[in-house]
Amino acid sequence: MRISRTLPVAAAVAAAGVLSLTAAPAQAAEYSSALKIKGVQYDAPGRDSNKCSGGNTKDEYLTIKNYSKTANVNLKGYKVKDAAGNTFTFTKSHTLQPGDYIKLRGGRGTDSDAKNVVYRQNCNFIWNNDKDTIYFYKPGGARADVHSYTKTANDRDGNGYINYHG
Ligand SMILES: [Ca+2]
Ligand SMILES: [Ca+2]
Repeated sequence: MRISRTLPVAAAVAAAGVLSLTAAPAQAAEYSSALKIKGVQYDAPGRDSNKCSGGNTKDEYLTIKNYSKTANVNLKGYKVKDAAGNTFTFTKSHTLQPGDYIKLRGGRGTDSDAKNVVYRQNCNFIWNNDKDTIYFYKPGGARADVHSYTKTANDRDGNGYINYHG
């Protein structure tokens, strides 16, 4: 239970039984992380080709955004994982200012703060075109965000992109 180490005094009092008036609304699927998954281009436009040269793995991406109004957050140590257990760890420092974002793209390329991009340095696709789950973990291993999708249920316009957070 995380109440004891993260909630301020007022909430801790409420949790102790004074009533739950100050408790956060129930949002079971949402996490309090500053960084969340903004959206995913799980199906790269065009026919999938995982060739490092001339393929389109770069067009498959996950957008991660800093939703904090005040805190800078370094991506170093954060991880993403798919339903099959394929994992990518952000090994380099990349600071996201409030409102800032990056696109984690497949394929090989040069990471750029100015261009808001980090490459997985892997030309294979990671996000399945039919259904998958996107896990996002903080450096300490706590879950920062998670979203499952299916093409039929979550991508009604069929453009291969799903938006999760504004
Ligand atoms: Ca895909
Ligand atoms: Ca869509």
